[in-house]
Amino acid sequence: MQKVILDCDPGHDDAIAIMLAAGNPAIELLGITTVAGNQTLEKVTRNALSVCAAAGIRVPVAKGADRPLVAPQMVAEDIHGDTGLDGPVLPEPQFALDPRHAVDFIIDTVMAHEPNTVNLVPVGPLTNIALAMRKEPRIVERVRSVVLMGGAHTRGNVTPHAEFNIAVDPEAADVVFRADWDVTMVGLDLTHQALATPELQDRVRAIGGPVSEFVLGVWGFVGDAYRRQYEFDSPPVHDACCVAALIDPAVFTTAKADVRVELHGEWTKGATVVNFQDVPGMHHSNGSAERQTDFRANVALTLDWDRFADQIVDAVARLTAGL
Ligand code: PIR
Ligand code: CA
Repeated sequence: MQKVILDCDPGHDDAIAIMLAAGNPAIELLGITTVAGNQTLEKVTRNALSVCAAAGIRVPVAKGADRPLVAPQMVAEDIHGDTGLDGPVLPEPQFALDPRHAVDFIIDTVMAHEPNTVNLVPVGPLTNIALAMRKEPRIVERVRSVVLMGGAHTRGNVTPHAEFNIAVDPEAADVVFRADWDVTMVGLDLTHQALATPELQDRVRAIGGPVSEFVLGVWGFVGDAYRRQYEFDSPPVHDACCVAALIDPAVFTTAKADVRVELHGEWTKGATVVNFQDVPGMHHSNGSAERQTDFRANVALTLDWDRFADQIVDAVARLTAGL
């Protein structure tokens, strides 16, 4: 059983990540924290509570940072709509927020559990995680792993090189990637393989009931948006990939890399610069005076789509049975 704090900005794929984390018996979901990203903090926080209501999930939900550390705020209305989760009927929240700020929730939870047991799963901008690290630096050695959705090594989705979660708060991402902890970068190169294909949608439809209907509403809206904006046939379920890997590490392959966040590039701000360990001749490169090349990050490469799809279907079925 893996203990997870899911830090998110729901968000269509965030909603599926919440359901997978709550619906799989290998995950103990300790709480959900929210951060401004796909939409404003107020909207994504309400959406987190609505997802819980739709799927019968009851875990602490704590509201976090309402803007990036340094960068001006940016939302993804073109993909996620005015509410941040347009498409499905969004039910009224069934319980109140945790009274703590997300940063305090993260710190309290990590410090209250045994060392090396709590996994952080940030699937939005990394603002809350960076703030938590600064407020309580001991979380860095105490967490088991950080499995984050963000970055890319071939192509971005907001600029040619930058992925949204990193581009929204590059300074926070820089703090997270520099820290000495076990980080897995689940970037676009991986998540663009995690498509909610017609086959997957049919399997979810076959389950029937309100959770299935909610998930199909999510994929219907974001599927149209992805067809329009990116000419994809099916929408990627980005954020759920991070949860999937904690359920079953065999769901994707990884390679060791030195990951840096571009903070100053005129055309590349918010890009992840990924130096793979197995690139010949690059091992001893050291362009930076601040740090030796350090292949501390795991970068996700190839998805086992069948395993991933099975996990999604299984979680929807379990949540449906639990209602
Ligand atoms: C997806 C996202 C933001 C913008 C676009 N165009 C697409 C969100 C997803 O929730 C995911 O976490 C990440 N950011 C993918 O870039
Ligand atoms: Ca997200």
